[in-house]
Amino acid sequence: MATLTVYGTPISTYVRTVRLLLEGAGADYTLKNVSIFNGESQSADYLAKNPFGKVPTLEVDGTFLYETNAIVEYLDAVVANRRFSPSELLLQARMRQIMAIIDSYLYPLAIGTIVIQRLLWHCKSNVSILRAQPPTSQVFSQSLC
Ligand SMILES: N[C@@H](CCC(=O)N[C@@H](CS)C(=O)NCC(=O)O)C(=O)O
Repeated sequence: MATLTVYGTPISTYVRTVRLLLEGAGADYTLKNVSIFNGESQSADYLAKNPFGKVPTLEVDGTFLYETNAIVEYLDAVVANRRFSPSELLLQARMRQIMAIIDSYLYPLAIGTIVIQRLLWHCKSNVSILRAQPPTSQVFSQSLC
């Protein structure tokens, strides 16, 4: 079995997606914390693993794989014997359709609007976290200051 390392911030929904699959499959893996709140995910070291500077990234025996949906599809095959995907082709397509909808339309609204504006912003102790975030979040926080 390959050696698996997940790089990312534990609170990230995308990092949790990958870890949920690994935990559900009972797979051995290491989590290496790469913070999206202090610039670490934009460091040269991390950009060498994932040029988009997003978390998560999965390291498989020295090869770096990024984009959550690609990672979970790979992991489902290698550590879970595809038990998290339907075997019927049309149902597989429907699964990917739902994943793409969440990624393209739900996530930006849910995280950018609800979580960042209404949850983090209203929790005063997290204002410094907001200011340390990349451009999209800064637009939200500046417009609310
Ligand atoms: N398309 C990427 C998106 C991952 C993503 O947006 N991760 C967020 C954390 S939930 C992140 O890295 N944010 C930091 C940033 O945008 O600089 C994937 O599917 O893995």
